[in-house]
Amino acid sequence: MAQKILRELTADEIETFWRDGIVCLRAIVDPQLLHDMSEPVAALVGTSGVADLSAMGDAIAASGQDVQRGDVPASGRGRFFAGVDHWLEHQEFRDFSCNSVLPAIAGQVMKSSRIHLWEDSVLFKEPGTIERTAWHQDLGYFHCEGDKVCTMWCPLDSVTTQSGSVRFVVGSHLWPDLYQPNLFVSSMVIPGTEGSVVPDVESMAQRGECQIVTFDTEPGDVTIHHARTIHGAGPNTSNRSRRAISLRYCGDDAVYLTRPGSPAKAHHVNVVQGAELHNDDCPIVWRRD
Ligand SMILES: O=C(O)CCC(=O)C(=O)O
Repeated sequence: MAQKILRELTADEIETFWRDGIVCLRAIVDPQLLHDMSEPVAALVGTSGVADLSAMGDAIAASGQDVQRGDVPASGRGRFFAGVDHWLEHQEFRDFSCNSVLPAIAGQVMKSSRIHLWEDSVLFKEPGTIERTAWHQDLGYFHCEGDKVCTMWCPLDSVTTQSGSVRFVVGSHLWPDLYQPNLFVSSMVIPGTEGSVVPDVESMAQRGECQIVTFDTEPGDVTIHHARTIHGAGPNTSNRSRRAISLRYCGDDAVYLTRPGSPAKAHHVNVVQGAELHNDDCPIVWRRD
């Protein structure tokens, strides 16, 4: 899988990531890299590799708890599928996350001397998916700490607000709080986790207290957000799929930090609190020359 970055990153893009906690890199990778992931993503649906978050949302709603969702469209309801760590089982995902040009981009944006893979994550909203992705911060889900920790959101489809583009709170990576992770389609927190309650950023934005941005994207564009940036996504009210693969990468300041209640990874067997990430758990996928 030897491809090249399509163009140089600009100093402005790198500065935007550190200032805003989010940058959209336009036409940065060959769209073929994304098209090639269509079949591997499709093959996961109906397997234990992905969870049906719409079914989970129904169960949460049935228990009388909050689920963040819109109206069922006349054309019928779609499902929100999500899964992590496909790189462990599937060569195509390993090539995508470890052997493609993507880790080098993360390394340049985060100004890191090396990049570890934390996980890959498939996020598939079928046409008519009513579930929103609840506002959250990624870091609370990860058993690590560091400033150089990011998510690279790589769309496989043309994505618009209507089909569920990700929305980001500009500069929220600099807010002092760490927020309690939630169930992704609900503001319900994961039991046993710690942290502050995610503020009502939509009301804050209406009052002019923060700014929310989103990007229409095409395959070949990627957004990169800091692991402390608050973000969420809308339902997919369009008649097109909204498929994306998120890659979570860590840079040279990342160390293990166990966070009570957050899901642990069975393959992380070399965890030493405060120590650098181990190559067997979180492979080094790029080094600066
Ligand atoms: O794709 C989505 O709906 C949410 C993406 C997200 O939260 C992430 O990748 O960190």
